[in-house]
Amino acid sequence: MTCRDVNECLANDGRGPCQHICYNSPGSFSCYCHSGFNLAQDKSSCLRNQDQCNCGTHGRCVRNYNTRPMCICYDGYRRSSDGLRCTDPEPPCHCGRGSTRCEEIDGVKRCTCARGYRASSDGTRCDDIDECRESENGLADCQEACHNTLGSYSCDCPQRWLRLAADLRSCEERPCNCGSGSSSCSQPNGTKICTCADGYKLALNGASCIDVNECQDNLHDCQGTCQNTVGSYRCSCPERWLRLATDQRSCEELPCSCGQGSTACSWLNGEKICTCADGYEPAPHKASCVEFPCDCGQGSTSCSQLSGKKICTCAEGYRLARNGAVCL
Ligand SMILES: [Ca+2]
Ligand SMILES: [Ca+2]
Repeated sequence: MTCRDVNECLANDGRGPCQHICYNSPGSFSCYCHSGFNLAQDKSSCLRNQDQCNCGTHGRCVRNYNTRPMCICYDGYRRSSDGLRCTDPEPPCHCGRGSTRCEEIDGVKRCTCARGYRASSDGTRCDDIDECRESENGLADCQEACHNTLGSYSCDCPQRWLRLAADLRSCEERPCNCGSGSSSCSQPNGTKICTCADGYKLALNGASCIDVNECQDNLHDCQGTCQNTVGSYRCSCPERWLRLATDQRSCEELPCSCGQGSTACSWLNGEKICTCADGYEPAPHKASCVEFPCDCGQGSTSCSQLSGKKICTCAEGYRLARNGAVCL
């Protein structure tokens, strides 16, 4: 007995059970589709490729023989679950300011918030916590004043004599300072009280000390001239024969000295007056005494003076005069 092949393709105008093309083979047959079509899963019908792929401008359609068309999407675009379209990427999950994390679980956004923020009631953003307003006394842990900030809060000390302490929460007194010339500074109830040192007086604003001008205000006890200094004053004696006494206030005469041959020295209207011993006479400028020139006259051989007394030695033929001061 011989078996004869049945040509399944004969029917249906040569297409047999195939929608487009039928090839008979011994004991079997195969269906094929025209160009632009793919064989469907039933192995006989054909599907139009271009009707299946719809990648648009975001990708390209890849058709392989006997497989379903598929979009290859360009970077940044997603392939739809059926593989036939390219869609915009999902916007990245974003919770905005104050968030540390954004998640989408089953399409529901959930935000994790940073310290100082809490999630909004719908969980889709983070809201600043107003620490001041939410505290019982409106101050959070500030001592004097609380200011809300995004993600935190800050303290300050409105009174001008106070400042924020290092803990940034409490207030402390500003250092009390009345400046130079002060001897003490205190600020009870925030009002600065300065005490001034000798030679200083309180400035008009009461918050610092300024120099007293003792010369101008006639508060000095200088005998001579007064010169103001910061914190004090200085006396001086303008006349050249006077000098400042050790009390630094009064003036005294300079020590009077006429030198050798003088017996007295005094000042008269700033001029030195010398009294000279015997054998001496005041020098032309009167500030010292000079020896008289020793002269025993023409007939003398020598002249000397001892304790102001002239001693003459006379030449032959001359004799000493009765006053002993000349040879005759
Ligand atoms: Ca805040
Ligand atoms: Ca002064």
